Amino acid sequence: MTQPELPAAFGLLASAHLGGGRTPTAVFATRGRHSRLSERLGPQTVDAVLVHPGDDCAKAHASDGDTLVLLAGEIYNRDEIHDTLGTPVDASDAELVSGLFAKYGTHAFRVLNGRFAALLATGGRLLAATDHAGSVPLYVRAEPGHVLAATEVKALTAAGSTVRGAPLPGARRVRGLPGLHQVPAGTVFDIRVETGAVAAHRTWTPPVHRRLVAEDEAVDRVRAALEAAVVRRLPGTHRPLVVLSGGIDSSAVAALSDGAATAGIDTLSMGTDTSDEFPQARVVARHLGSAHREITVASADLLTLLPHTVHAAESLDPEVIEYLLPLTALYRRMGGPARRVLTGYGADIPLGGMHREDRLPKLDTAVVRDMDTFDGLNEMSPVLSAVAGHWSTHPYWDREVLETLTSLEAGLKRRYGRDKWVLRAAMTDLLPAETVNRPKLGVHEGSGTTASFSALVLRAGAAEEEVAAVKGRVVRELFDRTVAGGVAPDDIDIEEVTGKIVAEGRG
Ligand code: IOT
Ligand code: MG
Ligand code: MG
Repeated sequence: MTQPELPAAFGLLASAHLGGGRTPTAVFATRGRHSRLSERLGPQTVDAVLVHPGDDCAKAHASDGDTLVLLAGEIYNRDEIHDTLGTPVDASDAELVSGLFAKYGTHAFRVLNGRFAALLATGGRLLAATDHAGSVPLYVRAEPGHVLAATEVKALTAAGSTVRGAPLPGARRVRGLPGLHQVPAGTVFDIRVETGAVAAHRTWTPPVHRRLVAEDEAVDRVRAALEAAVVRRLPGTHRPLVVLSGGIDSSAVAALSDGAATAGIDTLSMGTDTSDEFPQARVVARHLGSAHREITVASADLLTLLPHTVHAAESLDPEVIEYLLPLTALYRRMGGPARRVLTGYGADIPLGGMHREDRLPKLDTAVVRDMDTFDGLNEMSPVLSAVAGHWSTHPYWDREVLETLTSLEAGLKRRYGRDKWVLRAAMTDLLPAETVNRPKLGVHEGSGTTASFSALVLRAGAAEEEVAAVKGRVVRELFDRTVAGGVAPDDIDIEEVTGKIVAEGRG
């Protein structure tokens, strides 16, 4: 199974109400056309706006009179769903969700492997569902008689609200915006529109068990799972584009894409005037014979995109923002027609790659912690690339790959003095030895982003030991201004914001 070049819709905003509502104003960072639809389902009326890349978004919604499904993103286990439902092969992802709901009810969302946020209205209920990883963020505000849901916080703030939403036990609130909650990863919110009451159902949790598997068996499983995930993400009739650092994670995705795509692949690397991984990426591009391109961003220009990164990711985590800033710059500079982009993002989380830890108990503790804390960071958000019209997808966070990697015992992740050993071993026949053996370098390190952001904070007058805290406050300020406050990121001067934060710390 392959995918179309782009999903039918990238984002959505919907208002479910018992009458007297109107289609809300739609504000997205996601670029695309807006299509409105309105449907009456028993007691409730749903008014929605879909943001989409193509001329129409008919495949992003499905209605059978009793239920309405709205889907932003895409599903990867379509073949298996067709098998169980017997649906026509050209059924849209939204129709598949509708069919699964008719068969399984709320449990439909337990069988999906995808990158999506979905809304399903039926009777007096509105279901708001994330994929297992919450990789397409989804936010709701549930008031009696009026429920708002959207894939971006700023769409909900712009849609307005007069009443404070009811508190939602267990759900993450959004900073500075009372009543607004993020649907957790792998969760369905079952919302009664009349009362605004929410029941949360988990549809996925990270595995906490670990498998003792023979080396060969582990290597084979990782290779097979990753290959299947890459194939499920390839655009059928177009060339795939892989954002390539030349590290093992993205090089593996590039090699497997190249193996499956008949017409070859495009690869793209970014660097800055202070730092890049261009030589390492070139080794892989040459090996695969990909059409390779390099984009160099001036570090000063990179920092001006901090507000844009926070605006797109709607994340409050300064480390995550440092990972996402160089990627934001890359996507914005890509140009050309809208593309499907495969990344190596997320491999380091189940494999413990960020931790440079060789003691197995500590390594597994770090993996458990990272798998317990990713939710809400929005590091996989499609909005990062959708601001420039592109669709990104992350094969390592495919549900089956993620489960396979997470559940391997730590000694397969760290072995023979190597980090991410099992992945490296799974790729030895497809990549040059120097790529397979290359030590991990984070995108924030390879692009000099962490250093540039630190230099900005120091220039603003902070002391060395204040840098991390100031970065956190800068990111919060950017969130308050661009996400909660509605200020356009272009209108924000990052030097001014940093200066203000440092001065406040002094005062
Ligand atoms: P890293 O693993 O270095 O990069 C993530 C992906 O971004 C790469 O696989 C590649 O597809 C793309 N990329 C990186 N550098 C470049 C470049 N120079 N040019 C083009 N594309 C590039 C941080 C990290 O180390 O990134 N991300 C971690 C996880 C963060 C921790 N999160 C958490 N604990 N929740 C990751 O696993 O990707
Ligand atoms: Mg990585
Ligand atoms: Mg890297």
